[in-house]
Amino acid sequence: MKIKNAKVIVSCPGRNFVTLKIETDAGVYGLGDATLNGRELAVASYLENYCIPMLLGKDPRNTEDLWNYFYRGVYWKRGAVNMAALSAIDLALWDIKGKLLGTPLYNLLGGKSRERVLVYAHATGKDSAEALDSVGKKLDLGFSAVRVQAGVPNVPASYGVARGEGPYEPAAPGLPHEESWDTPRYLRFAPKLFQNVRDAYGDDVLLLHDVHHRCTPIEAARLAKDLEPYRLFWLEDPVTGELQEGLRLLRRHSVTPVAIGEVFNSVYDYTSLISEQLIDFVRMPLSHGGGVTHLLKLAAFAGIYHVQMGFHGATDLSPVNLAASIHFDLAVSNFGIQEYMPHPEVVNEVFKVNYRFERGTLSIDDTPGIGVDIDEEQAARYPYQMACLPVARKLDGTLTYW
Ligand code: KDG
Ligand code: MG
Repeated sequence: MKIKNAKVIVSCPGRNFVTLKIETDAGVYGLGDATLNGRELAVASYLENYCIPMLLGKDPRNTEDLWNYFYRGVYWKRGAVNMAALSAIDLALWDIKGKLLGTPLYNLLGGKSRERVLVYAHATGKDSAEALDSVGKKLDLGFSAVRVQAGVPNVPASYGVARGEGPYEPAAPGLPHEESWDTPRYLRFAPKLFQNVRDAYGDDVLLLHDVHHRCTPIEAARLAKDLEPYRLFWLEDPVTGELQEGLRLLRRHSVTPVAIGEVFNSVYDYTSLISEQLIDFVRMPLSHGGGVTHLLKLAAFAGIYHVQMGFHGATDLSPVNLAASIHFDLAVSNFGIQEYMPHPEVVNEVFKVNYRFERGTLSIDDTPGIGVDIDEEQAARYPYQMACLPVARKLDGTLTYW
């Protein structure tokens, strides 16, 4: 059996998605998500100019060998663009494998460890009162786990706060816009926000919060310690991902659980963090971290240290990635939680999905492979539109982490 064709489909139903479609001479094709928010065309070009010519003629069933071909075989390994492309290839090949064997992906990963996948929603508000209101709405929808983000008083743009009525979407058309940020005000505000949420909704709701890389190690330690009374399910990206040593300082001061890695792209980003017990949850998604082949190894390694999986699931990851994540979450024993930001309705014109939200959980049907399809005619109706994530400056103008 051979790969006879592969193509990259870039489409913008409300936001840009990059989808890799690999076709075989057995009449079966597979889909992979190659979306890298704000850098979509870099991945598309790498796939089209380098990876696809190398894939043609190869046996699609050899997922392990092909994974190594595009990882070990690439001298300039790792990096977000390279790994997004490899992830898409790997997901498409596992999709093909499932279709060839006539079984859903989760069966190839060990079968079901659970019937449904616990997910968390995003609550957002321009101030504490609005955020509280938003938490209540998510609970009414059936969620039992909620990430809470709110505008910080006297800070012009806080992470995770929706600009208008809809859900939070940081990417905006054109070149990056600039936001201003102030960590000291945030550090004073965040514990009060969570005190209010616990007072209003009690102890049972699972609460999460995303710092989005904005604290120094000592600030992160202070925040994690101050949030301890509110028993967060996790505190996400308290320090910027590349400063892994920073988490040692946080660990010395707090038992607030830590999740990290939505910007990581390799098992090697995690080996010290996991073996030194500096984190509690893995965030690296299938579509950026090397696909099923790489993440299965990472999940097994994490499980030995009682570290759980908590995949990134923002709307800038396509339905192909979300469906693959659900299969993975159903199967691995050390699953923790899945982020779930529903895609806007227009996305469903392009992607035909096979998962369903119910009572704070997601489930998936038994369609062989990943089970998501793409309507290429619909995709063509939504051409690529340049959009970028913001950059952030401190109030004095210094560029900082967004
Ligand atoms: O593209 C960037 C988003 O995916 C990111 O800002 C979302 O941090 C995020 C999250 O936890 O969902
Ligand atoms: Mg995040």
